[in-house]
Amino acid sequence: MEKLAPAIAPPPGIGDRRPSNKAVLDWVQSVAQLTQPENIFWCDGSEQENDFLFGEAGRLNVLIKLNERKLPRSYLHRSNANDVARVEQFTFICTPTKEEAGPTNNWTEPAETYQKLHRLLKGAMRGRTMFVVPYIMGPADSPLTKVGFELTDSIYVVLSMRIMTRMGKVALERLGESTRAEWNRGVHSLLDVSPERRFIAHFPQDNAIISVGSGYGGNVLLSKKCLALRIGSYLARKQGWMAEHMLILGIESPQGQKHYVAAAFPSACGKTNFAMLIPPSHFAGWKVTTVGDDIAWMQIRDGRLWAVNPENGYFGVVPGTSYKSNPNAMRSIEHDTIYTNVALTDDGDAWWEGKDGAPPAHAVDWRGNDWTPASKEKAAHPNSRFATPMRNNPVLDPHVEDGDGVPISAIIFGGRRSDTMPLVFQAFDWEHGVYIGATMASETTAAATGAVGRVRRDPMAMLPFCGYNIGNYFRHWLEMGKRLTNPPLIFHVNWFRKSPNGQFLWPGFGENMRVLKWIIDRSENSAGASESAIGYVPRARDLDLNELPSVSTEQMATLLSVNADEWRNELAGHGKFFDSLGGVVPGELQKQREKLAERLS
Ligand code: OXD
Ligand code: MN
Repeated sequence: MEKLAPAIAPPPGIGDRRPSNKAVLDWVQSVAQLTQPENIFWCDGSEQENDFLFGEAGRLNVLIKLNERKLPRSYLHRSNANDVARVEQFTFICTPTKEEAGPTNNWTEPAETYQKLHRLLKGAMRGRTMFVVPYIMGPADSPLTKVGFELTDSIYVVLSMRIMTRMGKVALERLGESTRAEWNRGVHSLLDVSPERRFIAHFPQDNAIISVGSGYGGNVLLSKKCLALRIGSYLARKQGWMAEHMLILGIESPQGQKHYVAAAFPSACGKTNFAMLIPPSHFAGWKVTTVGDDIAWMQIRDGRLWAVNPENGYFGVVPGTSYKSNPNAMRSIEHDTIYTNVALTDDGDAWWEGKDGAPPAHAVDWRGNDWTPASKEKAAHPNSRFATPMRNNPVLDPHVEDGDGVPISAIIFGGRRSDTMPLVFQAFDWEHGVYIGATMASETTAAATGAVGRVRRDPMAMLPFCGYNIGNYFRHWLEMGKRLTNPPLIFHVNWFRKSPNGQFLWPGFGENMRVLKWIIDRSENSAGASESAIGYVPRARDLDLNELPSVSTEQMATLLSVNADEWRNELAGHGKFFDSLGGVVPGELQKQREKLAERLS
C-alpha cells in the first residue's frame, strides 16, 4: 500500500529543477508549509527522472514490475480495496453560490471547504516527498492549451501524469515568467486513503483543485476529470469554447476523403473501443484513426467546430479488452503501461476477465489474494485500468499534435440502453441535437461507485463532469450552435439494444463502422433516412449491411425501430429529469420536449 511509502532521496541532478515563475514558487512554498513534507521533488519530465521514479516505485512496493519479455517497461499497481473508482458523492464544485454549481453537482461554500481541507492537509505529508508536477493539457502550440501544476505525495500519480499529460519542461516553457499567467493549482494528498477523509473539491473561480484521501486515477490525476472537464467546462463557457467528455476519431475513405467525428458516451461505454475501431474486411481501404479517447476541447474557427485532445495518454478500462474486441488497444498496452488492479499471473503477466485465451490456472487477484478459475471473486477489478501513452496506439491520427485541432463533421451521443434507443438516429438540427444530448441516458457501470445497470440521465455524458450549473451548460451549447455557420450534424447511437430474451442485437466493435459510414454519408448528403418522430432513422437499405451474416432481417428491423410505447415512457423520463433540475432548463429545450410529445402523439 502506497500510503506507507516514505520520502525518497533523489541523487543530484534529479528532482531539483525549480520553475522560475514566482507565483508558482510562492504557491508551492505555501502548500509545503501547510503539509510539511520531508522534501520537495521538482519534476522536469525527463527520461532520467522517469527511470529513477519507476525504480523507486518498485523498491517501495508502490508498483510491481511485470514480466519484461511479455510486457516491457510495464508495471502493476494495486490500490486500496476501498478506492477503486470515481466517487461522485465526495466530489464537490465550490462556487460562491450553490446556484452556480447547479442542481446536478454537490456544492460546498469555498471558504469553509478550504478551511476543512487545509485542516486535513496540515502536516499530511510529514515524512513523505511532495512532488511538483508541471503539465500542459493540449498540444504544445494550441491556443486552447492550459497549464497545470499538481502537488502530490503519490509517486504513482507522478508516473501516471507523465503518461497522461505532456509533463515537465514543456509546461514551464508554456507558462513563462508572468505572475499573472493562467494556470491550474492542483493539490493532492493520499492522507490515510480513508473514505471518511476523501474529498475531490473544485474551485472554478480560483482555477484550483484539492483532492484528498484517494489514490484512484479519476480522483487524483487532476489533469483529467478535474481540470480538463470540470474546471475546463467552466473556463470554456467563460472563454467561448467547449470542454466535452468525447472521443475524437478520424475516418478516411479509400479515395482519401477524411472526416472527424466526436462522440460522447458515459464512462465505460466503449469510447476507447470506438476511437480505435478496425473496419471489418468488407470496408477494405477505410481507415479509422484516433485523436482522443475521452476528452475533446473544441473551438469555433471559420464557422466550424475544431477539436483537440488535451490528453497525452489513455486511462482505459481493462476487463473485456482483447485482440478480438480491440486489437489496437491490446497493442497499445503491450509495453510502457501502468496497470491498476488487474490480476498478476505466476510468470509476471497481467490478466483480466475477457482477455484472449484460457484463464491462468493460478494468479494473484487485484486485492493480492490467491486466485484460480474456481474462485468466486473476479481476478481483476471490473474498473481495473491501463494508463498508456497515446504514442503506443498503432492508429494514432497524424494530426493529433496540430494546435488548431481537427474539423468535426459530426457529434455523436450514445449510451448503454437495452431498449427504446434505435441503433442510430440523426437530430433534425442543432437545437434538437442539444435536446438529444441533454436527455441522453445510460445504464450505470463500474467506473463510479454505486449500483451498476441502473438507467440514469447523463446529459452529454457530462453529469459527473460539468463544473457549473447544468442549465447554463445547456445554454452554452445553444449559444455555440448560433455561432456555428457550418455546424456538425448531431446523432445518437446505441450499440447495446437487447432482444426480449436479453441477447445483444448488434455485434458492435468493428461492425460499428457501418453506422459510422452512414453518419459520414449523411454529412456528405449522400445517404437516405426516414423521418420519424425522434429524428432521421436509417432504413435497413440505407446502411451498408453486406457481409454481416450475424444480424437477421428481423433483428435489424428491431434495431432500427422506434417503439411508440417505449418512447412515450422515454418522454416521461425526459420530463421527470427536466423537473428534477428545478427550473434551470432553457425554454428552447422545454419547447423541444413539447414538439417531441406532439410528434409522438
Ligand atoms: C474515465 C471515466 O475514467 O469517465 O474516463 O470514468
Ligand atoms: Mn471518461
